[in-house]
Formats: sequence, C-alpha cells, structure tokens
Amino acid sequence: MVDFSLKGKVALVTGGTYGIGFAIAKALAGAGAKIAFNARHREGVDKALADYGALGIKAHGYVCDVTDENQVQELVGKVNGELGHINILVNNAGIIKRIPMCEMGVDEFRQVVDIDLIGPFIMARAVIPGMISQGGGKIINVCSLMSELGRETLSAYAAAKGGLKMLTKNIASEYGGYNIQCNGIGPGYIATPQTAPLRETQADGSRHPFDSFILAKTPAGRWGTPDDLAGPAVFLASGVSDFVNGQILYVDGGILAYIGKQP
Ligand code: NAP
Ligand code: GCO
Repeated sequence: MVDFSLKGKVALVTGGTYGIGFAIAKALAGAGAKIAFNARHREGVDKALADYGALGIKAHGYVCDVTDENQVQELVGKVNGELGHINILVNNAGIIKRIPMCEMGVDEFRQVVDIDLIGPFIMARAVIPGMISQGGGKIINVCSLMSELGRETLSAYAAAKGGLKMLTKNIASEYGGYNIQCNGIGPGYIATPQTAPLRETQADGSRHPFDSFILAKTPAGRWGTPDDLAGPAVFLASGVSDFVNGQILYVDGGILAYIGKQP
C-alpha cells in the first residue's frame, strides 16, 4: 500500500508564519507530522501559533534568522529537545528584491543570496548529522521558476534560486547514501504577500499588467494558491518518494511548459 503518512515525524519549516511555508506546514501536519517553524519576528511567530491553533495544529514556533549560524544551532537544539530529531526540513524562508541589476547595491544582492541560498545551506548543514544518526531524512528546498528562468529586476533572486536548485542536487548526491532525500519544490506564481505588488488592482480598477501577463503565460489561467503546494510537499516528505532524489518538482500550472498565449 502507498503510505503518505507522516505520523511520528518531526518537520521543521523555515518561514512558516504565513504564505507558502504556512500552507506546507499545515499539509505536513495533516499527514501526521509534528510541526516546528521559525521566522525572524516574535510577533509573526506568535500570530502564526494562534493561526495554527485555530486549525487544531499544536505547532512549535521559534524566532530564528536562517542566516545566523548560532541562532540556527540553537533552533535545531530546541526542536530536538522539545519534539525529537528532525526528520523533515523544509527550506522555505526567503525574500525577493525587484531592482534593476545595475541599480542594485551589492549589500542588497548579498542579502537576497544570504537568505535564499546561504540560509538553506546553514539549515541543511545543521540538520543532516541528526538525520544520518537516525537513518535518513527528507530535505525540501523551495526553489522557483527563477531556478530556470530570468526576469528583469530579479538578478539576485534568480542567482540565489538557481544556486538553490544546484545545492539541492548536490545534497542529494553527497548524502543520498545515508538515506537522505533532498528535492526541490518549484512554485509558479503563487498569491502570497511576496507577490502582492504584482497583483495590485490599478487606480482605474483594471488588473495589474503583470497579473494579466502571468494569466496569459499560465495554461491553468490562474495564479496558484499556497495550498496548491500541499500535496507535492507531502509527497516529497513521505516514504513514497524514497527513490526520488535531486529533483525539482515544479508546481506552476504549466507555465514552464508554455510559450504563452498569442496576444
Ligand atoms: P513570504 O510571503 O514573503 O514569506 C516569507 C517567509 O519567510 C515569512 O515567514 C518570513 O518571516 C520568512 N523569512 C524571511 N526571511 C527570513 C530569515 N532570514 N529567516 C527566517 N525566516 C525568514 O514568501 P512566500 O511567497 O510565502 O514564499 C515562500 C518561499 O517560496 C520563498 O522562498 C519564495 O522565494 C518562494 N517562492 C514564492 C513564490 C510565490 O509566487 N509567492 C513562487 C516561487 C517560490 P519574517 O519576515 O518574519 O522572518
Ligand atoms: C516575480 C515573482 C516570482 C515568484 C516566483 C516564481 O517577481 O517574478 O516574485 O519570482 O515569486 O519566484 O516562481
């Protein structure tokens, strides 16, 4: 029988206070996992705890910046002590800066790479020894269409997410022998706070031009919702995907496959 259950598993979802991270954590909880999550701001963590609670999920929330090695080591120690060894790590936390490359400061570029690429490295490096000691584990990196494609103003984000795709493949290569599967999820255009500026209704009541552009580029004809990522996340977190390693599972409504509707 194909068993998607995560009963008895401990999942840590970075950036799990809202958006895609919250939806993935909710899905993993629904499959039986115990949920830990982190973000940078106490008020966000506390609100998320209440939001999880309202769904009947007893999550454990922590304030931790994924770019801070000491905070990450402390986070992993707390989760191990309070919930047990981490079986599933979802590297979801991320930011985006939409700035033309030649106008972007080096510090701005570096901040995006720090959070979107080096953060997942720091997190994975912190949990892999425990996964090895317990006979295996699952790492899911939240990549992006920009792991495959460029777009104006997204130099830092595309570089980081392209690197995250290759970090995913390298973790799979280096630790597959320890029964650790590392895969990516590549969301398409998803309606979250991160993409809200791209969907704002214009002063005249019309759709944002980018909104119309994405709808024309997406065979599904809609923006994704965070819950569209639920099933793929449970699949990659569960034993049914134990022979899937180093893959990026795009959840994009078909946008990567499609040249786009003729104007
Ligand atoms: P979001 O709404 O902006 O949420 C980002 C989350 O990450 C928040 O919980 C945020 O909380 C946390 N975070 C940011 N920096 C952090 C840090 N240094 N340490 C710890 N937590 C941090 O983003 P989203 O749209 O849900 O996207 C989540 C992930 O999916 C990101 O990696 C994003 O690149 C990726 N993605 C999004 C889309 C999309 O269309 N929305 C598509 C493809 C991929 P705090 O700010 O309180 O720390
Ligand atoms: C943008 C969007 C995208 C999405 C996502 C697509 O500005 O084009 O923010 O980058 O966030 O990464 O997969």
